[in-house]
Amino acid sequence: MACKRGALIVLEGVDKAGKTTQCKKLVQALQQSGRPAEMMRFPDRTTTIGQLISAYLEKKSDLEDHTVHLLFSANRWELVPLIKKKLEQGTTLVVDRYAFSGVAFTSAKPGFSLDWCMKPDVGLPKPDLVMFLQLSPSEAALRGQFGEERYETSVFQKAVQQKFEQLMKDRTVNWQVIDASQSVEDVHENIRTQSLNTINTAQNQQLGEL
Ligand code: DGP
Repeated sequence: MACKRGALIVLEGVDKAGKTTQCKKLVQALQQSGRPAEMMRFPDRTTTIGQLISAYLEKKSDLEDHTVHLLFSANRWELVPLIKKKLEQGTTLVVDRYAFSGVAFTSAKPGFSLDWCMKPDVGLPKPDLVMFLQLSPSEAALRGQFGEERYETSVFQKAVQQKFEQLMKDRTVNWQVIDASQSVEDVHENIRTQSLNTINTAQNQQLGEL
């Protein structure tokens, strides 16, 4: 009998919402309960394309806005064979940011429509669950200063948050909003419960496409 596929689970949210912490805790909890799970993150800065993106984010290089948008998308596409292989092998993937960050961050720049921004990611594996870690800008500010990278300003993050809100209206995507203002443990419990439900249902469903 073929093995049951893993689930593709994505965490999205504005900076400081706790995505990376929660991805790590979820992978650990799944593994401890005997479910194969691994973490991935986008951008994946380890590839050749990822290094171009990393230099751009660190402001060591400037790239034209459409070009960098396509590089972020290409960075997701280059990992698709690996994503599919892992899922087929029964490993659940917990992904820190995905195409939704891609659309939200570029469309927050002047002159970019949501529609144009979504096009390069059409056909990517569709997540079985996208959890949006919701945190108000004032609560995010209480968690400390933004870093030095590109995009790390409160004005830009507010624009990104608005774009995410528009994206969450798409009912063809399984969005779940998580209140990220709770304690790390409470947020984790919420995320773990949602993920276990998804892992059980994804087993019997085909992987979709964005
Ligand atoms: P992180 O490594 O999670 O801190 O993400 C790096 C930064 O890049 C963060 O500010 C969000 C932004 N970002 C992530 N994915 C994309 C994307 O696909 N397109 C654009 N323009 N920005 C992205």
